[in-house]
Amino acid sequence: MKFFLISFIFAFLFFSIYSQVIHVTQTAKNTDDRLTPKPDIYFQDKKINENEIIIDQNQIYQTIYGFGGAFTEACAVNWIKLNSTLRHQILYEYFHNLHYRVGRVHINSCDFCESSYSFDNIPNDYELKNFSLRNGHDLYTVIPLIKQALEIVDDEFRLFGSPWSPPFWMKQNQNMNTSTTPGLINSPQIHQSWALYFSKWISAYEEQGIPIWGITIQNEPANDALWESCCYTVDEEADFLANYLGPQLKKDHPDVKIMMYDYNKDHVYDWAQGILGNRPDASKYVDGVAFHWYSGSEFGNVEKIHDEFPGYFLLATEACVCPYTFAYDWATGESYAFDILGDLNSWAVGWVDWNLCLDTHGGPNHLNNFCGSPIMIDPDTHQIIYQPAFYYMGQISKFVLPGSRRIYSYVLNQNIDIVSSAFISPTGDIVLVVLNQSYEEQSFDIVFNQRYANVTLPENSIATFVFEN
Ligand SMILES: *[C@@H]1O[C@H](CO)[C@@H](O)[C@H](O)[C@H]1NC(C)=O
Ligand SMILES: *[C@@H]1O[C@H](CO)[C@@H](O)[C@H](O)[C@H]1NC(C)=O
Ligand SMILES: *[C@@H]1O[C@H](CO)[C@@H](O)[C@H](O)[C@H]1NC(C)=O
Ligand SMILES: *[C@@H]1O[C@H](CO)[C@@H](O)[C@H](O)[C@H]1NC(C)=O
Ligand SMILES: CC(=O)N[C@H]1CO[C@H](CO)[C@@H](O)[C@@H]1O
Repeated sequence: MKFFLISFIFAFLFFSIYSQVIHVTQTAKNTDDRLTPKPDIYFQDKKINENEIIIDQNQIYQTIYGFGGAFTEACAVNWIKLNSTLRHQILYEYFHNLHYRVGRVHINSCDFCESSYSFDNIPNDYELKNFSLRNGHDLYTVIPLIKQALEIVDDEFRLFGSPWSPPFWMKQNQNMNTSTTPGLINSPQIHQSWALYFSKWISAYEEQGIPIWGITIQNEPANDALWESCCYTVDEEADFLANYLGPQLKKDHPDVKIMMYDYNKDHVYDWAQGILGNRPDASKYVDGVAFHWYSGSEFGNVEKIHDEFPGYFLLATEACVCPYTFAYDWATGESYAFDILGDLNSWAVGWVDWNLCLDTHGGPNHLNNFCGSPIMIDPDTHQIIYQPAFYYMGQISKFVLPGSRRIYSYVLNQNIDIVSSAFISPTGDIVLVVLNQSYEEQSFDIVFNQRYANVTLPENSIATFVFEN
């Protein structure tokens, strides 16, 4: 009896002390902090600062799928030139340390390729008899890159494909570059053939040992770009999905998720309304809505989709800064975190960056559309440069693991305008991410179960706090 009482008291003391600990990881501009563990801080019973971030773990929102980037040919050709140590280092950083668990790959070429290609270049081969990965580049570029990345991942990985353009012979302009409206030749045979192409592409990747989790119907369907593109109106995308792509994938690959739209947030709600609200024949095939960041943050448009159509997941599928001009660009890192936290607070389930790596010119890109990426590689010296965006991604992706659920967090005060988002991890820990882009340090209390932790964030910093529930 005595023994039980003593161990009970010890357990209680241990628990109450241990439960006060908050582990802190920080990245801050004018310091050496780059995903750096900082001294633990503690909850106490008395309020310290006027400003507060209030957390309520009993108000639970969406489940997180994860974070990641795109396996582009541009990344692959830079990566393949490195020696095996450096090749492993890049993938280990992303897929082990940063815990990337979502990836994107282009179906056929995109602008971040050395040249244009498709897997069936034979005009009017409607049954795709000549479809083969051997007709494109992937076997020598993105496929080895993806395979080696997947060797590091020991749990679920969500890889999705997005076409920029069908083969030239399916398009009105007979060219993968640029697009008329509509981009596809307006014939049932062509639409059927393009739907079959998705199915064959998924099968071909799976034969390579690369499972495909999802697809988007078309990258940037309203962007008549100089490079590979193919325009659709909302109803054209709905028609293609309802009559061709949806039935084809339901038959051949029923588990592959279908995401609509895949373009900027300025019109994401209009498209969601147009298909999920107006086209039941198409919406029955939709699993999620994909969107890009280039038109601005526009978080309200994302949240409105959740409010009206809560049955569909919301996924941020592309972001980067172009043209690439800055050698070491802190502001891009801050923009990444601002957009990620805003999207997550608006019900997104994840956030996927564009190129995982590029050379220090921001390429290669066959139309000289050079952009930045979190890892850049000097083609001459093979030096690997980690941009601030790498650390800002990590402050979120390393801690907000797949299966985490967002919980209530609220910044209470008029004086500061920090951005935060909170989660409960699959192991039950609370994870709080706080971003401040200001040039002055910011102080606040983290408030949890009526207890308070005193925090001061340096200027231009992001911090992640982890503590037991
Ligand atoms: C790989 O390349 C880097 C940079 O050129 C070099 O420092 C390193 O020694 C090389 N490692 C091996 C095992 O060759
Ligand atoms: C058809 O595909 C095969 C296998 O990839 C390829 O060798 C051949 O060149 C293709 N035929 C044409 C006319 O492109
Ligand atoms: C697309 O445009 C680029 C740049 O003008 C050119 O190099 C490429 O061959 C074009 N692709 C096709 C399929 O015409
Ligand atoms: C709160 O944190 C700041 C900065 O670390 C420190 O200067 C201050 O003494 C702390 N206040 C209390 C009451 O712990
Ligand atoms: C006081 C201040 O400048 N706060 C900034 C902190 O960072 C957020 C975004 O991370 C900005 O919106 C605030 O203006």
